[in-house]
Amino acid sequence: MPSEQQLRHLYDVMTTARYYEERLQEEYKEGKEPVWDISAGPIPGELHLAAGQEAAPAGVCIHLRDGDTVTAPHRHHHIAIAKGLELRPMTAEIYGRSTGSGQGKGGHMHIFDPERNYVASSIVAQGTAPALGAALAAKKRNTDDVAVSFLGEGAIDQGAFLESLNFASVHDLPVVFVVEDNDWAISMPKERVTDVENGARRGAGHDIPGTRVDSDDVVEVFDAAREAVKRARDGNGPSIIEVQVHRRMAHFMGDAEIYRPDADREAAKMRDSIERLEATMDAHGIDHEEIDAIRQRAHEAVDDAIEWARDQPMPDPEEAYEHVFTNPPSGVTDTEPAVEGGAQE
Ligand SMILES: Cc1ncc(C[n+]2csc(CCOP(=O)(O)OP(=O)(O)O)c2C)c(N)n1
Ligand SMILES: [Mg+2]
Repeated sequence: MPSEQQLRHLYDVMTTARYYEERLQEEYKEGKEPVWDISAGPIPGELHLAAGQEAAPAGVCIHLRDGDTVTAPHRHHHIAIAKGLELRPMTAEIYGRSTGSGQGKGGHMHIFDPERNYVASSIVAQGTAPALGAALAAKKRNTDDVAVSFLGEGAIDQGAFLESLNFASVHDLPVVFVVEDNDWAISMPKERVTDVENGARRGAGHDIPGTRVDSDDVVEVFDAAREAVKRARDGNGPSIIEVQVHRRMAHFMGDAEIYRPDADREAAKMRDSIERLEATMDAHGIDHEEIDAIRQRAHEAVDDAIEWARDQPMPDPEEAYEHVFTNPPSGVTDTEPAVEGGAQE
């Protein structure tokens, strides 16, 4: 059970993440209608929002330190916030601005923060192997740092994940795999493509222990994650946690969700992990004024980051081929090749 101070921290993280997604949902629409043009408006490109999934990373990352590594999938703002990334550079990256954490070249799905050992990728299950690399490095350096790899339930049949389980087990690595089960992989319900109801059982064939948290109660996630992270830190090897979360928004902005029954969408909104946490805080004697003040401060921080990011400069097109693993197309002559021997005229 989290302490009162930890309950406050969890609430701060979860309300920051929820409001962040609600604000971005509105920001993203600007300029894109009436004809849906995803390159228009202040946030260009795709946007996958994670409202309803906050309990998973909040309950896990509270046990982590800056030196621990987190790898995350495409739907991950809530994870980045839980890992403690600064909101301003992260938001500028989502807006494609030059002061973003990746100088505006990564965008929302590729936020990277080397100081907090955080990286996200758009490729499903791609983060599992880099998490092994971080865990192996920690082990070889004799530190007690750990790595946590977040993935969706739609990723648990991916080869990268299945191979990662084997490698983690054989090398007894300090890694925790956290599966956020939001029932859907774009338009595909979990039961149509996956043979196990409980994704944490994917570890059974590798002797990796697994726990499923059936509700998105952050207190239950906290307890499960404390054990898994401790196990990794103490040198006792990998584990898996699956958390039932709820996708309150569409797969990505612009998805009309025509495949999704209304009842399912409504049910996702009925089970609110944030309201549940408020009730828990109340039961622990944290008064309403204090709860309101934490939420208010969280909203202010989000508003500040968004206002700041909107005002940031766009990247200079001349710098498009700097800091990327590709060479300029033929005809672009004034940039050093990114790869030795790469094409350049
Ligand atoms: C290797 C790979 N295959 C397919 C895709 C396209 N794709 C993007 S998101 C997604 C569904 C992922 O579902 P899940 O892992 O459950 O995450 P969620 O979107 O529900 O958060 C797919 C198939 C991709 N990005 N990478
Ligand atoms: Mg999913």
